[in-house]
Amino acid sequence: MNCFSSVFSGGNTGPRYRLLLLSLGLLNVVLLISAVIIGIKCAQIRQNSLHVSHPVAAQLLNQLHDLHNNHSDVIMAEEDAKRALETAVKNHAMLKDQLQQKQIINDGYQKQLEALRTERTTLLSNISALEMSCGKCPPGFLHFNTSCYFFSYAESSTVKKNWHNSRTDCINRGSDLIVIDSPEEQTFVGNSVKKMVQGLNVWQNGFWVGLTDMDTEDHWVWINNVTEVEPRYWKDGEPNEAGTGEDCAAVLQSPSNPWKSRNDANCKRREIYWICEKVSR
Ligand code: MMA
Ligand code: CA
Repeated sequence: MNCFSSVFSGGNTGPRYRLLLLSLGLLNVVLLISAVIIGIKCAQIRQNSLHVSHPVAAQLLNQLHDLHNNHSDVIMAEEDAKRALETAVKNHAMLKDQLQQKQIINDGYQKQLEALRTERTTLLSNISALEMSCGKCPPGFLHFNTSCYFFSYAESSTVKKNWHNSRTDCINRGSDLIVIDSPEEQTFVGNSVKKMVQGLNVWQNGFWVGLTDMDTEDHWVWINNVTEVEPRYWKDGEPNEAGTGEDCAAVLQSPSNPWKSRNDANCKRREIYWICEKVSR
């Protein structure tokens, strides 16, 4: 039988039993103290675990804290920037609208300006026509001595006609093809044609005049029925009735000798400029 079996068997209540009780009591106290100490230590450790004492960890915590602050700043800055961007976008749209409206207004002004410019040009040419003709000739006609002259080239450099259609145009303008019956008039026509020279081809700057031999070959008569007696105004070798026949007279450019400026040409086939004449007011 061992010590415990003898204790619980109730057989022995001597000094051994008391020693055992004392030992158990002491053990109890020791365990209690240990439990209290462990409890205190645990509490201390739990408290200390909140304060990281390692310097690197502390630095990291600081950096984390700073980063956190920075992050908040960045978010706030981003929101500010977003708001600023929205405002800028709104302003941009507004300015674009304003710009478009200004553009429309500007386009309108440009059109008005162009119309005014065109009107100004017309008025200026009317003034110069009036000044040139002293009010004695219709618009488009130049005044010289007692007549008014229309050079078709001055109105259009592209429109050209045969002799018959040129005469019709003159009649429609209240005039007729020019009758050159003085040296002054020949000089005036020669100088005027010289100003309109466009190229080296003589026919390119040819102008019909009211002189024909269509009734009697080689008998040159002006449309006012006056026979031309001056041979000096023909170019050398003209009139020559070339090709299929040439019964109408034209004034061509003649830089070397303005007096020798006439040539006979085919009335129907040849299309050139023309000169009209009417008596001035
Ligand atoms: C030549 C000459 C003129 C004539 C034309 C016709 C270029 O000049 O013979 O007299 O009228 O040809 O094209
Ligand atoms: Ca000829």
